[in-house]
Amino acid sequence: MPFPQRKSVRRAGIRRSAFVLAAISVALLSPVTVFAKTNRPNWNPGPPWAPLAPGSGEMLEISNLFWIMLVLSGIVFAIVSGVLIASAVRYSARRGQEGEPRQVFGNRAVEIAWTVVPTVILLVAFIATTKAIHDINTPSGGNILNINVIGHQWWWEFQYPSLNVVTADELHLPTGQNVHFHITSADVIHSFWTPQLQRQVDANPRQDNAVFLKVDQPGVYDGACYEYCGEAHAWMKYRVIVQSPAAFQAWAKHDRSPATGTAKGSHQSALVATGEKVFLNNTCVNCHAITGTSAGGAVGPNLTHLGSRWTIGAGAAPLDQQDLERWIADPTTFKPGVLMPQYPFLSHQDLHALAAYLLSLK
Ligand code: HEC
Ligand SMILES: [Cu+2]
Repeated sequence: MPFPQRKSVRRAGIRRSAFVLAAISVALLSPVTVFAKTNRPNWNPGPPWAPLAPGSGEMLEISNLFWIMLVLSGIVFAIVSGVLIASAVRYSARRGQEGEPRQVFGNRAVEIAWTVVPTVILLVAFIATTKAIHDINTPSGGNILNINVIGHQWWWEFQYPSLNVVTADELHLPTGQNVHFHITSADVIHSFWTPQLQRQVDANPRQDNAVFLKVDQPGVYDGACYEYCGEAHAWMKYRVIVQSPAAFQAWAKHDRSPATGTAKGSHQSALVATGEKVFLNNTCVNCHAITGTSAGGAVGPNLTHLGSRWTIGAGAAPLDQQDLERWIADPTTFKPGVLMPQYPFLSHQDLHALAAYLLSLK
């Protein structure tokens, strides 16, 4: 009786492949579960998908181009695969049919059609693309807000020269304002990309790359570095906050004045005062600037208003007391490769005060 035997062999085979499949899924999922365990700030570069949710006029243009290309290639795909399948069905050899099929040589009408139609399609795509490239790269006249975007290993510096504001990893924009980004790098090649707002632009040292932009609706947009730039490349995120012109002006005014936590600000608790002393007595001041204090370093992010930003370390860690203490003691726990030294010698009290001080810098 060979038949039942074969059946059980087949069942064992199915069981084995199910086991292999399960093992592969577990292996693939384990890095995901490892990441899920670390407490990371939320970050979403464009729900559900940037071309479906353009946030600026420039992105709308790119999105339109995407739809034009998708529809054109969709039509070509449908025609080509339709004709292919129809021919396969219609002209396959039938049972009992023998010998060579009828040979066809040339057909002028068809040949003209398959030369002219693709030419027209490519011409449409070419004109639409050239128009989009031209529009996106043409600065609109009138009042322009210039912003310097500087990529650093591994964080973003944003300078507003006309407003005397310098900040990091959090970009504020007013609605309805024409913006000209000047994109450069302080070290290696980075790439600046806010998927819902603009195209990718390389950040090269000593080269001023331009992006022009206008956003009409207030909102929050996430972006990141999109050019591999070293060990912590994956933690080089930023957030764009688009607000009404009045709210933006209030933010800029606040951002260029000393934070409330500093001695020059309005109030300071004993803990915060201790933290400020720890900060100023350590090497922090060589790399970080805090307006209103003697700290004027320009190697790392400006910390003047750290307490009001969204994360620590360009999206690597949440901004709270405990994570700030851990960051200062050893920033590599969140960001391997980070170019900030560890401070294992700071006492727990000092770390506590230091973090409280930095958080008070609103
Ligand atoms: C050798 C230069 C250097 C020194 C010294 C240094 N830092 Fe940093 N720090 C950096 C750099 C670079 C970054 C950016 C790290 C990144 O995001 O990749 C940074 C980031 C930070 C951040 C996060 C800022 C942000 O915008 O997310 C904090 C907070 C911070 N440093 C605090 C300190 C404190 C407190 C000290 C002294 C105890 C200190 N740093 C000493 C270079 C330095
Ligand atoms: Cu980068």
